[in-house]
Amino acid sequence: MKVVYTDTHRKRNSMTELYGGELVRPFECPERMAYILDRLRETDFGEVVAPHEVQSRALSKIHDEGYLSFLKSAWDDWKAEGFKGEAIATVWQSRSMPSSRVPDFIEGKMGYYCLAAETSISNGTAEAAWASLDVALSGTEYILAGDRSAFSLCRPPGHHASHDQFGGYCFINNAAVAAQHLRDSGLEKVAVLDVDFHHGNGTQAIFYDRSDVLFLSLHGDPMHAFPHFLGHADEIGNGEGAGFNFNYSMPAGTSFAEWNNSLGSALDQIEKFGADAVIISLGVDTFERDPISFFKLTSSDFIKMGASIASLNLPTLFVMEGGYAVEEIGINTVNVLMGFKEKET
Ligand code: 7XA
Ligand code: ZN
Repeated sequence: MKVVYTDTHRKRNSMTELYGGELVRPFECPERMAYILDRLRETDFGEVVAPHEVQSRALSKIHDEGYLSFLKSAWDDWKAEGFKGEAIATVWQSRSMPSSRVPDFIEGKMGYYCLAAETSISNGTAEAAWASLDVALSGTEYILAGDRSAFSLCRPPGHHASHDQFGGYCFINNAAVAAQHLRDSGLEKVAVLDVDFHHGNGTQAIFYDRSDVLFLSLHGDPMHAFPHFLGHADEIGNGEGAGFNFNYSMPAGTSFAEWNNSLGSALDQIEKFGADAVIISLGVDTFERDPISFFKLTSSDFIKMGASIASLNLPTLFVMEGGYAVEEIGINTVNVLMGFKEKET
């Protein structure tokens, strides 16, 4: 299995996350990648390759044009106003003031294009987000060229980013663009299975009306976990997409045995759907010692997770999402890949 990676993610090195009423150094930090790379080397996992340029129209199908240009200029526009800190949204169109107007002023734009305040925009954020997309698309190309699996070691992550909003540390929805690229390249049916602790609200919203991309997410109950406003079992898809969205939300303290039951159901749905390929939104924040999550998976459980995913026997693209127990993120991530590889046919 090829691993696609670039150091360009380091350009995303924000200093501030709004957490518990304080500005703290973000949990989603560059060192996460170093730990994963170290573990890949220690285990002699396989080739790590740089992303290459991929011709694709998928990005513009998944994300709004105005949103993409906002992302590119947000940091410069913020600085031009003389603001001293990193760009953080403070005001939203909301239940009591719904609006579809995009404000002219950067503070208003931040609110329009943002879904949660923890994620700041800082120098280099856009470059890193586009490099992360290149990593995802390059992995996708290996699948299209006939590789049975690939790992796109993306950073920043993507699954919370919707058609026109960033948040939850995500800017471009790498897994969604990868799925669209697979569809545009001739695959009829693509499944996106999100095993990150947090519900993949962005991916769900993007494909909610579609029957060609099946979305399934296993996550912490949104009544208690981010992103709070999406991820319930009764969200089944809409219109043509009805029946093509599955949410498995689970309570605090969920162990692997319980989590694995949900995985089994999700895998059954993917088989029933008849997917031509599967994209795994791979977060390892389901780990028992993750600082911002509440499941109880152990490091060895991640090996079993990988093996179960391999039982689908489908072309599989792993796309990195979350995981914040930084010193253990390498072991946990590579355990999924090794469990998969051992069972891969
Ligand atoms: O998968 N998504 C994440 O790992 C990021 C979740 C952001 C949580 C912020 C809660 N204060
Ligand atoms: Zn997460």
